[in-house]
Amino acid sequence: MDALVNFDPLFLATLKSGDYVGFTFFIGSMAMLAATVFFFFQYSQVDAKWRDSMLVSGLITFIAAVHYYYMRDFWAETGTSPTEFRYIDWILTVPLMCVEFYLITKKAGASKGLLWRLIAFSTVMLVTGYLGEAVYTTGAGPAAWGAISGAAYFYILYIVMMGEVKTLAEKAGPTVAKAVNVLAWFVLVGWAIYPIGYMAGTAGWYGAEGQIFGMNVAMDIIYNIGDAINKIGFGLVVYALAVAPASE
Ligand SMILES: *C/C=C(C)/C=C/C=C(C)/C=C/C1=C(C)CCCC1(C)C
Repeated sequence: MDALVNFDPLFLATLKSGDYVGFTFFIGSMAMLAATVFFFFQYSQVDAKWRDSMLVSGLITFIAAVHYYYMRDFWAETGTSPTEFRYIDWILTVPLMCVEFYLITKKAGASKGLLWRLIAFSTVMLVTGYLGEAVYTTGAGPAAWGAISGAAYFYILYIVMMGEVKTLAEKAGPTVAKAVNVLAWFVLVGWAIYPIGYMAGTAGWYGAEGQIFGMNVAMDIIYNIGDAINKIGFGLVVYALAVAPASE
């Protein structure tokens, strides 16, 4: 009884009505969890040669599910952006997306060097993004660090859309080529959501902080939508490849 009397409701994350950013944190949290269950259950259903790819898809959403669990509470408690959890999640999951490109094109001859190059550039992209978003937040800081981050992003985009990854995927056959092409479009369109969130959250773009074209658009809503599209969508493309008849 005592425990009940002393129970502090503040230990529970509170979600206030009208907190749309908070809504997307809770939806994101559940969506990542559900996607993880799906990918892990499908693991044993697909052909053995695609199992590592399915596992990595599940790991990406699993890591995100755990971080979203923390992020939604952080948001509900403080009403501020959980920048550190966000970037820790990304520094783990984005390299795993690079691993996904590597695994799919490995049979066609993808080298470890290619994998490490993709991982190195995604690390540069995220570390410089963090510096602009959380450390050098005044003056030219966000723009300068954002520009370096953007350059690394464009290099990754080039490799997967026009460079070695594309060449290898075509060598692997039409089914793999098609899947890698869709994944490259995720990098082109889905990943481009993040710089928009970054600009909404750091001063100096679109007038006031947090505004895009005069509207108050929260950085975290944009990041949360980006994560759902990229992590779950990416995994579903890999799943579709794994169950495609021609991939047998
Ligand atoms: C699952 C998480 C993913 C796919 C995260 C991707 C993040 C990016 C592509 C972030 C890119 C950024 C820029 C290109 C410039 C501004 C700073 C960043 C880090 C937001």
